[in-house]
Amino acid sequence: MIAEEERIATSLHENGYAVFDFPDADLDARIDRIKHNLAPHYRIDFNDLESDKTRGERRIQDAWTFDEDVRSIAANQAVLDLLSKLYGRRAFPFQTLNFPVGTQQEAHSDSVHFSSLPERFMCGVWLAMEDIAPDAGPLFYHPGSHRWPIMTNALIGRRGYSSELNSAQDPYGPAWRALCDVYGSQAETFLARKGQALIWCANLLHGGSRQANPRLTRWSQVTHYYFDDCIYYTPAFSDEALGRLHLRNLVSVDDGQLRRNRYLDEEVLPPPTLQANARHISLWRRVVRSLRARKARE
Ligand SMILES: O=C(O)CCC(=O)C(=O)O
Ligand SMILES: [Fe+2]
Repeated sequence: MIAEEERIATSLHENGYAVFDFPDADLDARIDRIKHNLAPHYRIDFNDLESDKTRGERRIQDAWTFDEDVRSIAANQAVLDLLSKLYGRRAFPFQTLNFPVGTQQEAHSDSVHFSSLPERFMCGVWLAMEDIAPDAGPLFYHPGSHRWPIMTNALIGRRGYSSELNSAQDPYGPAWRALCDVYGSQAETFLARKGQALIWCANLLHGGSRQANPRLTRWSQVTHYYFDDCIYYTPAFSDEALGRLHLRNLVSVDDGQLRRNRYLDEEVLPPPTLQANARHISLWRRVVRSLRARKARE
């Protein structure tokens, strides 16, 4: 193992995150094109230095489906090879998020959104697309929190399957805050240079700090990765003990191919009634979300 890989592996193991320089010779040109192509989607006036940049759309999910540079960053071969070596299973990117400003999100673990069976075969890679100022709402994280208990519906006594939530993170906020208190954990912020990236482990608590200066931008891309031969599901909407899993039907960003849910070499399909229910619920959830977004815009 080369020294740089060893450094990253050790940092992930001990701290739950690792910082590295994004390995792409064309990165600056890609970043320029991404800002140019995505800007109109946010309804933010980027040209006016004085305008409040935090009032617009603030994120685009899965821009990889129409932007080749977003796709290219998500499917970067060196990053895929690195993650695959670190985890011992092939990594594949399944979701991109592009932010022009800080997310100002409370501390959370992505494990309630994206988990796997076996657990922890998920990670995020956060890329700074400009130098990030302290008052631009930098990413923060709690070092070592990847080793804390994974918050689940079972632990907080909540029924997940068929439930409705504004944000899948909401029910777990008090438990995460309590864990931070009990461990006496202080958040660290990542004042990234343009082109630096940070890998976070499945259960690392992280979020976006308050953006003290709303006139600034904080361009970044997050790519979420899973690994081959797992069950991929959303714990916030699952009751594992009852066998009710909100399974994900994933398409990999790198080859556009379906990644089936697999466990011990067997494909896992939800029982037909659950499958029909899940489709119904997921459609309904999308309708509600779209109505809310429309209302917020109006
Ligand atoms: O960029 C941030 O502030 C956090 C993003 C995040 O939590 C995520 O994409 O999972
Ligand atoms: Fe997150």
